[in-house]
Amino acid sequence: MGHAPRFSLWSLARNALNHHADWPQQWRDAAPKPSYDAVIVGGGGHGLATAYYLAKQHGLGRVAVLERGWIGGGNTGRNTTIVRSNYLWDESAHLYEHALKIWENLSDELNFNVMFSQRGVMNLAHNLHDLRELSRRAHANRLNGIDCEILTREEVAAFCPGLDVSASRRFPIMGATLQRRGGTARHDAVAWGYARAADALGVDIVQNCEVTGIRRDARGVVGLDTTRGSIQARKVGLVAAGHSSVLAAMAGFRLPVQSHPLQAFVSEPLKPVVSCVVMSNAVHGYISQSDKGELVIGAGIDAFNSYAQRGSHPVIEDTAAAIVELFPQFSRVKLMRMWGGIVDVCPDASPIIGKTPVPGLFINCGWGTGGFKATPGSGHVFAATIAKGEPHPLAAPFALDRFSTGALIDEHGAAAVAH
Ligand code: FAD
Ligand code: PYC
Repeated sequence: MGHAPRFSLWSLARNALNHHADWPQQWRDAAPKPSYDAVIVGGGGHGLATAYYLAKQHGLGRVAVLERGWIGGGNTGRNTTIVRSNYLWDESAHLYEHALKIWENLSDELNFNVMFSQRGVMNLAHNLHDLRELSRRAHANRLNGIDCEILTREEVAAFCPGLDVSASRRFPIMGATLQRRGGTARHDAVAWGYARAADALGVDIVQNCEVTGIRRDARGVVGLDTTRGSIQARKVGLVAAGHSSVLAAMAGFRLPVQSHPLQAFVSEPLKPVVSCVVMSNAVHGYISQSDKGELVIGAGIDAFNSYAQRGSHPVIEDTAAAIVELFPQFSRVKLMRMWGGIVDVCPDASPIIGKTPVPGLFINCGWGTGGFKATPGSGHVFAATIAKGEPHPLAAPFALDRFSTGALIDEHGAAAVAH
């Protein structure tokens, strides 16, 4: 990870046998201090990125990230790594495009290869409604300066040769949109890269440290109770994805989010066969191929609420059927592993970023099934929000109070495969 590689077979064998004992640690195993300027709860990509930008761009010297398990062990290390910015409404388009621009330079910024691969994200249309919805979104994207092409069926076939575009399919492909700058990235490298860079700036990354209580006085938040003792802080950022409402309850307020399992699975490794990301709302599935050759497959949430990181078999069955509809030749491919994460879904399929009813306590959550793509941008705008005590302009429309003002940002169409 990150250090100058030594490529001989001998060093490979030695490292395998001695369990990497002489590999340098990439971040300190920090113990919690009694107080900090700012504490981030949740060591996923969003929390780690927030801490990095707090230290790097806002000069906060005493920052900690508290993670109840290991960093990246939540949704960050469980997602299917699709990155794109083709959202409908201006507010979302600006936010996700801000993130995409950071992705384009992230490996350099962190000096860590996050394997960002702009292989193109294609959203398929199978009926007239799809065509209209996708072309509306494509035009909206272009008005916001976001690359988005509308492809004919023949262009779809040329861009992704394995897809069955024949008119005889039950859900024939009528066209697609293509965001060429979209693609995939290595999910856990994003957590490791931000952790290493944040640690180098003095951020304490504290693993195996669960927040169990949020303390407040008449002026606002004063600190946290954790499984490793109490910690004082006048600024706290909650970035706990599937457990956001649990943490909000500790601070005495409710969130309009529902926690659901979201599953994904991978096949046995194959030679390169799917060169881009393919998503279909109508057949309800998506697929890409990892650098190891595995087909990475997923679809929607399990309908029930749960905090268990696993879902039900019917969703796997439906998803497999959807993929075979698109790529009949995969019907004999073996599935190797499946897993689940817990996603926090808002009623308008958009995130919540900003202040809470408790002064000094900020929240970043509700990314649902689609927050990986936003990781760098989310961390960037949330750090500014925490540091200044006022929402970053890109975050302002995503404030919690939109659920009382009614200014919702309905992105169900853009999020739909997974939601
Ligand atoms: P997480 O990585 O979940 O981090 C939150 C952390 O908070 C966790 O590590 C957790 O342990 C910790 N925590 C919780 N409670 C406490 C506590 N009390 N004290 C301390 N720590 C606590 N998005 C995309 O953009 N593209 C995709 O292709 C995509 N695919 C997905 C596929 C699956 C199967 C899943 C599950 C999600 C997918 N997502 C995708 C969504 C994406 O993974 C999430 O939106 C994103 O990773 C959220 O990041 P995070 O850092 O906020 O959350
Ligand atoms: O948001 O692009 C996305 C996505 C794909 C799969 C899960 N989420």
